[in-house]
Amino acid sequence: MKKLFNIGSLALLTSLFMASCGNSEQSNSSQVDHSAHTTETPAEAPATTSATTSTTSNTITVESNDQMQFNVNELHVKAGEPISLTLKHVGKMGKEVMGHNLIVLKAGADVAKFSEAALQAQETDYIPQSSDIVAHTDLIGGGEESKIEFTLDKPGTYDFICSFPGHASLMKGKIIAE
Ligand SMILES: [Cu+2]
Repeated sequence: MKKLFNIGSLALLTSLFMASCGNSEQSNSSQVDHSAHTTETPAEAPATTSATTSTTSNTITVESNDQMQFNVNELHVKAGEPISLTLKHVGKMGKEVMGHNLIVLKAGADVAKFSEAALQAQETDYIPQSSDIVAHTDLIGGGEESKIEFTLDKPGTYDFICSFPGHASLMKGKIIAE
């Protein structure tokens, strides 16, 4: 009994020793990982996933993110008065991979056709030569913003999109001018 116990504990000690030896570097780095993890904030806040409707205002801020989303999909403005719109990119990714812009199209514009044309306009940051454009921001990357001013003369519904390839299916909305 006693001998068995000794052998057992020796084996245990040996394996513990070997494990601690072999993993000494790993356990150090996992300690670092752990402390980093505790200070980490959740990657995806639920608030950013649901698009919201704004109240009527001609001073607008629209946020875009690394999840290919605008934070609003319906904007209400007053027709015939200057609109100041700021697009912010609250993500971290560069404009080459997760670039965003906001293009306001004329009422009744064919959004699908416009998006198609935008794909061919890489040299101009995916902003095609088109009479359907009312106004557009610059193409921006994480941490950047672009401000534009324009007026929607007539009451109506105006589509807006991000024309970066593949984004318009998710990044779209309507400006309702009253
Ligand atoms: Cu985009």
